Amino acid sequence: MRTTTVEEESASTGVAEGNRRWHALAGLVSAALTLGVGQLVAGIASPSAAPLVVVGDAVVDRVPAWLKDAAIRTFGSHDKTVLLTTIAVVVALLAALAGVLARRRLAAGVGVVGVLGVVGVVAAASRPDATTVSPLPSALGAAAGTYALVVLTRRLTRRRAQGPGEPSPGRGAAGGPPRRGVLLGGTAAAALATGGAGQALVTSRSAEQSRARVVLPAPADPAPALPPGTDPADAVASGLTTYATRTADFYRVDTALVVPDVQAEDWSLRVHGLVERELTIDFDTLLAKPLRERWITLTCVSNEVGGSYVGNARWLGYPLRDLLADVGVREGADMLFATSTDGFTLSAPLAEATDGRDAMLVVGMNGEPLPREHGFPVRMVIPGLYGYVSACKWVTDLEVTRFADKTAYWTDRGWAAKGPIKTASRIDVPKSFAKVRRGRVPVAGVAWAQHRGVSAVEVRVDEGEWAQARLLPSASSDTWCQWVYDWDADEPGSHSIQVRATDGTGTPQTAAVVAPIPDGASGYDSVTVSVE
Ligand SMILES: Nc1nc2c(c(=O)[nH]1)N[C@H]1C(S)=C(S)[C@@H](COP(=O)(O)O)O[C@H]1N2
Ligand SMILES: [Mo]
Repeated sequence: MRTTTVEEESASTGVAEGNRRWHALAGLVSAALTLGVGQLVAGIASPSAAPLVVVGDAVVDRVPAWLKDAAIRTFGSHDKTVLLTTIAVVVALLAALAGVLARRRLAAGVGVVGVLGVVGVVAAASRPDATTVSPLPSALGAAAGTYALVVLTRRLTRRRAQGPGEPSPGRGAAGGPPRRGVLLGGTAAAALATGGAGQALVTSRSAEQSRARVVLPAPADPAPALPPGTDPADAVASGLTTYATRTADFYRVDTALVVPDVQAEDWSLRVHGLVERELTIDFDTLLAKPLRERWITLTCVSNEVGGSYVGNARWLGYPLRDLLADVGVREGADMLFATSTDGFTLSAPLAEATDGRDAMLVVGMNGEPLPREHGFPVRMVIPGLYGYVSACKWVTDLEVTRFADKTAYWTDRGWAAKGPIKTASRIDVPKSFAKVRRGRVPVAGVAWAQHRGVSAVEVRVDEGEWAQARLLPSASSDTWCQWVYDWDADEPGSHSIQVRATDGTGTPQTAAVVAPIPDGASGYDSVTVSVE
C-alpha cells in the first residue's frame, strides 16, 4: 500500500500547506474542548479550578516583581485582562503546533497537549485552596482534548492518505458533505457548549447568591452622625471628591486574577499561633457578636502622589481586639499573619490591631454586605496602615506570630514589612492644565493622615508663602478630610499650586519626593493652571 510523503505533497500545489492549516485548526478546537470540558468539570466539582484561571493565577504568583510592576504601570487596571489574553494566545499557539505535529507523529502532538494538561494539574494542585478535586478540571479537560486531537488527526490523515490527486470530500465532492469542516465545527460547538454550561454552573454556585442571602445586624455601636459641612455643593460640582466614597467608585487593588468566590455559608476563620486557645469562627457566629460601625479611609501603599487609590467608607465589623482577647495572645507575639482564600498573605502589627483603634474583622461596607471584590464575606480593616499590611480581603486564617518568624506576600517582593500611612494631601480642583477665569478661584481637595488626623492644610501658589486652607469636618482622625482654599487669582498666565497637610501630632507632610516602593510615596501634590 502506498502512503503519501510530505515531500510528495509539498511538490503538489500547496496541498500540504492547506492540510497543515486543517491540522492546526484541529489542534485549536481540541484545546478549546480542553478548556470547555475543564470549565464544565470546574462548575460541577471545583468552581475556582477552571484550567485557564489556575494557570493564570500560578503565573501571577511566579512572575518577578519588576515584571509585575511594569505590567501594572503599562496596562493599569487592564493588567489582568492582558495577562489572561496573553495566556490564551500562548495556549492557542501551542495548540496549533500540537495539531501540526500530530499530523506526522501523533505522539508528539498528544505530548504537547499532555504537557499543557500537566501544567494545569500542577497549577491547580499547588493552589493554597486546593482540595483533592482541584486537579480534576485540568485533568479531565486535557483527556477530552487529547481524545479529540487523536480522532480529528486520524480523520484528517485518512483523507490525506487518499492522495492529493483524488477528489476531496472536504470540498463538496460527490462523496458527501464537507466532512472535516463539520468535524472541526462540531468539536468547536461542543467546546462552546461545555464551556458555557460550566460557566453558568460556576455563576449559580457563586458568592453573589450567598451575598444576596446575608442580612446584616444593626451595629451595637453605630458610626457617628456626620457633622454638617462636608461636601460643599459648588466644590463637589466642580470636582471635589465627596467625603463618603460610593461603593461602586471605591478603588480595588489585589492580586486576584478572578475575584475569589467564597460563600458565607462555607466561610470560617481560624485564629491560631501564639494563643492560649485556638478558635474557629463561622459567619453566623461572627454576625452574632456585638458589631461596631466606623468611617475609615483606606489607602494603598502603591498610590502615587495625587493618585486615586484611596477611599472612605463606613465599615461594619467585630473589633480585632475583642477577637484576640477571645483567643488570648501569648507573650512575645508582635504580628498578625493573615491569609486569604486565594493564598494572599499580609503581616499586620499586633500593636496597631489591639491599641484600641477601630481595627476590625469587617462584614459590611456602606450598610451592605461586603461586595465580592472588596472581600466578601469577611475582610480586615485597620485604620492608619496601608492596605497591604492591614486590609486582608477574603480572610480565612489569622496566625498570631512574630515579625522575626514570618514574612508576607508583598514583603517578599521588596515592600516594607510595616506600612503606617504617610500624611498626604491631594488637589482635586482645579484640574491640572485647567484654564480659570481671573478672580476668586476655589482650590479644593482631600488630605489624610489616618489615626493621627489632619490638623491643618496649607496651599501655596508659585512657591510663595503657605496659606491656610479651610478644613471641613470629618467623622474621626481615621478618615480623610476635605479642604477648600479661596485663591485670588489676579495675575494672568501660568501658575503652579501646591498643597501640604500637617497631621494631628503637628508634623507637616514631607516635601521629599519618593516613589511608592517600599513604604509609600511622598512629596507635594501640585497642579499647573492658566489664569486668563
Ligand atoms: N486577599 C487580598 N487582600 C488584599 C489584597 C490582595 O491582593 N489580596 N490587597 C491589599 C491591598 S494592597 C489593598 S490597598 C487593599 C485594597 O482594598 P480594596 O480593594 O477593597 O480597596 O486590600 C488589601 N487586601
Ligand atoms: Mo495596597
